[in-house]
Amino acid sequence: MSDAAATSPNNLDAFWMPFTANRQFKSNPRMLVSAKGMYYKNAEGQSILDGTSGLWCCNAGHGDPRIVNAVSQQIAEMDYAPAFQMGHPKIFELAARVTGMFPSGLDHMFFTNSGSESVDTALKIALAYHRARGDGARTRLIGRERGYHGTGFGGISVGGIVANRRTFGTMLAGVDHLPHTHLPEKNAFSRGQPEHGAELADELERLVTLHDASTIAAVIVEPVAGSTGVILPPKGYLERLREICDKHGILLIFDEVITGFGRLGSPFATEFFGVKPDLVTLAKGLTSGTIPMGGVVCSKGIYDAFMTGPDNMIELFHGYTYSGHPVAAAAALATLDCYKEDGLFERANEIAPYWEDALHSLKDVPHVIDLRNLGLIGAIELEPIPGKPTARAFEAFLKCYEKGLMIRTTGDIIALSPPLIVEKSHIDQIFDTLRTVLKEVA
Ligand code: PXG
Repeated sequence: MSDAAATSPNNLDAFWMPFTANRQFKSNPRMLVSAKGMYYKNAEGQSILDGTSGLWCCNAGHGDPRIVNAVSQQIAEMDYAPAFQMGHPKIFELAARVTGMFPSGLDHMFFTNSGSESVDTALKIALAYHRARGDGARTRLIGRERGYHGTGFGGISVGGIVANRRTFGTMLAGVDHLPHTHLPEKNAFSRGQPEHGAELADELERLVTLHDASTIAAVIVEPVAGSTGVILPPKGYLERLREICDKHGILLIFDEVITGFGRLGSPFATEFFGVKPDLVTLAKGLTSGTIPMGGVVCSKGIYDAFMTGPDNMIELFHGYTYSGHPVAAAAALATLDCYKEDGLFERANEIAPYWEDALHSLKDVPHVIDLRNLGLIGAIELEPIPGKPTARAFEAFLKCYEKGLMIRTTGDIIALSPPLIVEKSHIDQIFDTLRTVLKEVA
């Protein structure tokens, strides 16, 4: 039996794949069977360079023995511990370690199992916080066009993706949206943060005038929007949002599911942009994608507002069976060790200029209409084939895979986010492959 036959399932039918064109995939599957460092291996034995950290999550690269050992030891020592009214040491240690990576004042952490749960948790904390302070009329949530905040009803309500809004009904009531900040006519081919568009934050003032601040609980934004095609915050934009929120007593939530854990070359976008939100949602890089885990970091002021009333009362009526799972906690602690011991955030920061130059070297390739980058994120926006949106980028995705490179596409935008262990030689391989492929798909 060939290796490929030994590792191929004989029934692809039963599994309903997420966010996937099931029939297309099943007619020509791309099956990954192992991973180490910067590379996957597929069922045919071909090495596939990981240009996307899995789905923006494997920031420490694949198969680090420190994480593998921590997980195996933990599952043998204690596989599970109840999360309600009981505790285990590692999760307290993890909360202290993660909050210790934030500026002081962001001191508490709630645990979830995914980015979607983190978003719903943060929105619920925001609502419950205002209520706990006797300001319960603040129930309105503000998101942003082209925002992605996962797939829960809260997340799709504050998110700004038309396919969700078309498909899944009326969603949460009392939600409004800021405009997105993608201004290609002014900012195309910017290196790093774009110059134009800070004034788009003033739209929050317009929403305050429309709804009145006393009805608004929170604003949620991704500091850098990832999923909808890498949309960067114009210079001064996040600072302005913070100012307007402060002025009106509105909480600011940063969804750092993608930007957290070194993606921008600093621990979090919070530090990178020097803007301090009230709540931060996390997932993905928390465990380098190894075991599902997410979390919400919140300010001391928010936590303290709940710690009133009789001390036998549950302060926040929320949680999951797997909030703070011991195996995930062990994975996260070992992941933080990898980041620290190997200086991976600093590394990402050091290699980011090389990344930026390599990305922008594609400027003259046919059909490239924009290139955007920040930290170890890159986006290549392609001109859609007339009448066939998404087709050009998807063909590029298939051709890259054939040539041993994994990229992500959304619409006609290619998004790149390699593990933070990426070397210059990998960056060369990524952009050499893309240059060849983009000429072929032209
Ligand atoms: N918030 C943000 C900002 C995200 O990017 C979520 C929440 C939801 O996380 P979970 O763990 O529930 O999936 C995300 C997820 C892509 C891609 O290719 C992005 C995500 C997930 C899968 C693919 O852009 N982001």
